[in-house]
Amino acid sequence: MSMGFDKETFKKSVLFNMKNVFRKTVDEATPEQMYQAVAYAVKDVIIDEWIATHKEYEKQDVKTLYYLSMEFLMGRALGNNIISIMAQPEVKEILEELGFDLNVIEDQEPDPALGNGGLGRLAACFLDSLATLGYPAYGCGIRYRYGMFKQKIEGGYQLEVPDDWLKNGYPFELRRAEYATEVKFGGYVNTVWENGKERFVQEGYQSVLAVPYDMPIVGYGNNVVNTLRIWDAQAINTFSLDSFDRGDYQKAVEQENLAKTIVEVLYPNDNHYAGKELRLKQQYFFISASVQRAVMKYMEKHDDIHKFYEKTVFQLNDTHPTVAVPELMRILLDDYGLSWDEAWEITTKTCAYTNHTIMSEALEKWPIELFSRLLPRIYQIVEEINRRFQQKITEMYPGNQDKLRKMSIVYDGQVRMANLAILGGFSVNGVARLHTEILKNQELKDFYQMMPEKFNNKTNGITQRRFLLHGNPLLAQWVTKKIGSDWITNLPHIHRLAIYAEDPRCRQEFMDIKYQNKVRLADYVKEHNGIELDPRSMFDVQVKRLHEYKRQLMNILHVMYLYNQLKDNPNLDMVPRTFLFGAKAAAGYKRAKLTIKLINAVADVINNDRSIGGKIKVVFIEDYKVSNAEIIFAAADVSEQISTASKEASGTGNMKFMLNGALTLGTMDGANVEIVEEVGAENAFIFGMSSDEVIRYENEGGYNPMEIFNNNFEIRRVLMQLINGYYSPQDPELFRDIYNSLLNTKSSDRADTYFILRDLPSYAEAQRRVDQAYRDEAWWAKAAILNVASSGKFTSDRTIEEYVKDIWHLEKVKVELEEEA
Ligand code: GPK
Repeated sequence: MSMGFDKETFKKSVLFNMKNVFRKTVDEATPEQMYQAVAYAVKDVIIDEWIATHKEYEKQDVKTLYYLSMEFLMGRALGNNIISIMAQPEVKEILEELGFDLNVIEDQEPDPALGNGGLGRLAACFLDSLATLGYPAYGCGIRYRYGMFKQKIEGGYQLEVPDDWLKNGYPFELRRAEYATEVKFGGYVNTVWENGKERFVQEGYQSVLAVPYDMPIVGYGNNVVNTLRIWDAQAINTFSLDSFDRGDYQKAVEQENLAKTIVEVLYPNDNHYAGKELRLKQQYFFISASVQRAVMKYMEKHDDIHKFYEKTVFQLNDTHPTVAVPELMRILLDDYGLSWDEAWEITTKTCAYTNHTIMSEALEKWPIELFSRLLPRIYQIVEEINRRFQQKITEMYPGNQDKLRKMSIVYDGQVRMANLAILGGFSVNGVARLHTEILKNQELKDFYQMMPEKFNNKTNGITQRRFLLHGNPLLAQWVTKKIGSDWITNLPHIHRLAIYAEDPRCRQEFMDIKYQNKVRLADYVKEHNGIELDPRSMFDVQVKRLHEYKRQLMNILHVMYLYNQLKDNPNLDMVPRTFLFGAKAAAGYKRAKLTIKLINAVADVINNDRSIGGKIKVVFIEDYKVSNAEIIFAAADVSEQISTASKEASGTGNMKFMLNGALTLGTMDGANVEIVEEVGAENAFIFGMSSDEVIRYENEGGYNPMEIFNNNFEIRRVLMQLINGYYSPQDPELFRDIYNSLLNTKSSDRADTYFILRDLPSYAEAQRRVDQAYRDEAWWAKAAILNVASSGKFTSDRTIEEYVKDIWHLEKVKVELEEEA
């Protein structure tokens, strides 16, 4: 139990909140009201630790990390916060005394979904680990009015419903009006001469007021509370306009609109750049506010801006926050009057960049016209950075136009954010070993050759506190019973479980827990989707964003193939299997949305065919999100990680499945490579082309899928079913685009860009191995336990320690709470 927690005080606090906020007694309260009352009581406990933490940071004058990210996919806070203050048993008891069930109360909380997928969830895991390890850090982001949309499935199609997560207020946030900061857009740059020096002043601009909301990030059992600071936009008071703008009604209205629209909604694209003006506004908005505040905070305690980097580090989560580089330059040049070289040295010692993808459609390239119109002073600085860099390239590689073309920051009418991020910082990291090697040897080869010292790998990780301790209480208790509770803050200790993999009784216990978790998922699916699952069947799960490179299509084509086998031979000997899918498609991503429709169409046909004796069931789980992910991972037998090799930078879902004892069925891509290395290839199912093969084919212009179509009857039959109405009798042409994407032809794109048909036979063969293996329950249980036992490397605690050691150089802080009188 946390020092700051007292059961009686807590109970009184809940009752007080109920009265004060809702004018109700507990027996009149709805679960939603009880959730709020409990959340405020928890916040009250946290606040004392929060204050104590920041006092300690001040006292020790610590170096601080600012993790700059457009996305933080936090998931619910209440349950995790209760665990972190180590008060779960007590809060559960109190609620029972008051006639409520903690699980039901936790379920009232909306998922704060300020992120799309892996990149945003990684940021959330990192914040958890930073606080638990005691490192001073802020997450800096945007308080989107609407987060990731909610997904409804109607008639098999995805519908997007706005996520009004703030509708009832969010108990854990704290508005910090005193730190509001002005951010300027547009206008023009005026040059004025001051004491024989040029000064640049932005004029005729529009501005918004950035107002921070802080959320507590509670370390596990250590009294440390860090801060996630997300910025809201507010209109600047018209009275504070420039004197000659005062009374400019038009401008006041425009600024009002800018403030309203800028934080309105999260762009729902994953691994895809859409080039929208509003998106660039969002980027500069939260970066300018965060960087200005970081500089101000530093100057409150220090007098020499030249040493800014000794106390501050900015980690850029992908290229989205890259305007931090020219923004810091601007502040140092224009506000502090430093020379270019001084400002550049400080900036490049402060910033570090993480690359999360090699998908070319994700590369951020802003048209100069847009960039310079929106950020005129920032663009000037970018041009100067580029001018000096081109000079350097020319010196190093005289006459080499190719190097200039590939490495320039401004080129061909565009500002290339990745190039700017690489040049503007001291570190570039990939997110899994294979991914970093591809960056060094292919995607960023020229940069690697010029500045090899910047490049490093940081294999991703996940927090075991959310994805085992909170998400899978049965398994968590079992693990603790076997090996003690060390694993909660030291995951590699979980390796001590390995000996229990040999013990038949332990295997049985493990499988019983898996079964109960499958029942829990079945209950969830029944309640939310109205579909029955059979918990005795094998649960084969693919949950992640819908993207062609992740190959949900290959999975469903295999299901279609298997169904054909069953129709040919109803006595086919196979383990009954439930294929579960969960995935949101970007709202504008047509082919991804059609793939969702295909999965649901196949589900419709197969689930209603009595002749196959329930051997296959296909289920699309609506609205995949952090809160139901916790339930899904716990229930999985098979973890589908089947991306085209080289395309998935790391993956993190793969690690969550492993931690929960699912076996990986996957390609040698991203962190799968390291997962297999830890658990042993004999405890996973690996198939498909290697990344080298994929890259070789790509360099040679692809392969010819027609050969497979012509020579493989089974595959041909499946493909024909896409266009003969087998799964869409009312509209036989419905899936024509998917068919074409695999074989054709008309479009200028290469057919089957993601090698789905090429890998399908090998995938089907791996699936047969899965089927065979599952029949041997003892073997399966052993392999599953070994997966849990081998997951130690994949804690985000390890990832954070590596970032600290190689990039951030932070010191650990201890926080003691003063004993209350
Ligand atoms: C990568 F580039 C992007 C992106 O825009 N969004 C996103 O979620 C993911 N990612 C990668 O696709 C995953 O492989 C990786 O594990 C994750 O980022 C975290 O690094």
